Amino acid sequence: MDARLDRIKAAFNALDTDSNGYLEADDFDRLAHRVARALDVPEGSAKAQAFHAGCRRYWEGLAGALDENHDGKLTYEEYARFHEPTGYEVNVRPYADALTAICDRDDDGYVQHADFVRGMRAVGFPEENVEALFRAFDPYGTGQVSAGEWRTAIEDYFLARGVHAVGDTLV
Ligand SMILES: [Ca+2]
Ligand SMILES: [Ca+2]
Ligand SMILES: [Ca+2]
Repeated sequence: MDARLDRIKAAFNALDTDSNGYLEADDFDRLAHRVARALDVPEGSAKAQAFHAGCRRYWEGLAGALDENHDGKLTYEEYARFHEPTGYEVNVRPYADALTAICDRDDDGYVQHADFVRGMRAVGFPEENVEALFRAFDPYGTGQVSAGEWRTAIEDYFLARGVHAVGDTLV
């Protein structure tokens, strides 16, 4: 199995929030609302708005780079071409930063287990995979993960640096 392609498929499935086989703008709006709701963050709050904006930016970056037939939606085949580091910086980093920020509810730089699970489940990953990922981040069972470490792992996941990216536990 190609671990990189597995990661891409898992990310595609997570982002396709209505599971219709296409990524569309609505999928990313739903994603933003779902994560805010899961974490009890008010929709009008700065963090929820930053996350919504990050989701939008993420979608616009994907669509701009990958929607080859300009039909406003991405098939898996179109999406699978997305691995460019420059694309990550511009289009994914704001999303990754806002996701980890919204899950760090008290802004102390750490994400509690329950919030990590709520956030990642809302993003679309299966619970057992999310729990495995949390254990990989928190091998000593402190009950929290560093938000910075998590951001770095998202970066590794998207830039697909080798098969040992900690995000492989998600697929
Ligand atoms: Ca969809
Ligand atoms: Ca398309
Ligand atoms: Ca915290």
